[in-house]
Amino acid sequence: MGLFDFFKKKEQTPEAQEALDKGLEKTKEGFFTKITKAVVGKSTVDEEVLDDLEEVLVTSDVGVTTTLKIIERIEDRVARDKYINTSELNGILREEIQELLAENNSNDFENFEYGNHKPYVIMVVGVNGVGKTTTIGKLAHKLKQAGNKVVLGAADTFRAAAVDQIKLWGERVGVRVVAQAMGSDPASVAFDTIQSAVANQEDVAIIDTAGRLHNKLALMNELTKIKNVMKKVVPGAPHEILLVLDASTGQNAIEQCKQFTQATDVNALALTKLDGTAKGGVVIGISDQFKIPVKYIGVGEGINDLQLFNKKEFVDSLFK
Ligand SMILES: Nc1nc2c(ncn2[C@@H]2O[C@H](COP(=O)(O)OP(=O)(O)OP(=O)(O)O)[C@@H](O)[C@H]2O)c(=O)[nH]1
Ligand SMILES: [Mg+2]
Repeated sequence: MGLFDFFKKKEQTPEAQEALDKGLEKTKEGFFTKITKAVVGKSTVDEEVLDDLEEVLVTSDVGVTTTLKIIERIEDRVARDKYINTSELNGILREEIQELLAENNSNDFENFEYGNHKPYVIMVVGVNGVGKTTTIGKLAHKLKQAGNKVVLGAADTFRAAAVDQIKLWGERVGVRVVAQAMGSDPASVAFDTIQSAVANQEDVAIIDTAGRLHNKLALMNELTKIKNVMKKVVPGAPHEILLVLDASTGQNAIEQCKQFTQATDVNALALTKLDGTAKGGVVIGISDQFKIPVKYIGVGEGINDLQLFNKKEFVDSLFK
């Protein structure tokens, strides 16, 4: 199976489904406890229920913009169907969220066109601690399992431990890591990585970057420099600029998404740490608000805990 087949993969294995369901447990718990409270003693969906529902969505990190769209859709539905029983509310909410997400911009993974880039170059960006390096390790594992030759570039040279951490992932997964000493020029590491990927005929090159520098402007400038050096080796590279966001930070993740998408040409998102957070609703807000597809979700720290994001599957799991 090649790169393209991996990206085409759609069937959710029972194990992955279980990991997703389990990963969303806390989000579900918080969400449905609040909804149950909102409809207690009510038989039909009225103004008051809708007001409470709005609050439930906002406090579940769906975000104000997306919440208002969802409420508007439910209001329309109430106006159309006249009486909606509160027992139907969950089902209706699920349908409306799914339709809202389906209407938006981005396709899910299965429809992605990757072309025949070799090497396919992925540059991974995001603030410190969001899970960039871990996501790279997990992704490398998935790609390798699918039969691809993968190389990792340790272009986070800011922290001493960063180079060691990605090397460790390289060993775990069994893929090559290109690294230089701490403090060396990240753009030079990226250049070396891609040049050697070409020489070795590797299929995918994934470049790690620093999440923190002396200040934000320095970080953004450096990312631009790393990005620009890549196309000198492979025209069109990086093919993917993957922004990693920590879902457990809720609205901060939305804020980071705004900032990074303004500063760099992010064209894919990964949302990590969905397990262990009640803020999973942020995934709905992000997939609604940004014209950039959520491609991956992280549902644990383990090597297998990375999944392709599928809007319908995600919402189904949330409402299970
Ligand atoms: N529970 C959980 N933890 C995760 C997930 N993804 C990453 N982590 C953890 O988050 C922590 C930070 O992850 P890193 O991959 O080091 O983050 P980073 O973005 O590379 O951080 P910097 O290199 O400091 O910029 C680690 O302890 C990871 O194990 C996830 O999906 N679920
Ligand atoms: Mg890192």
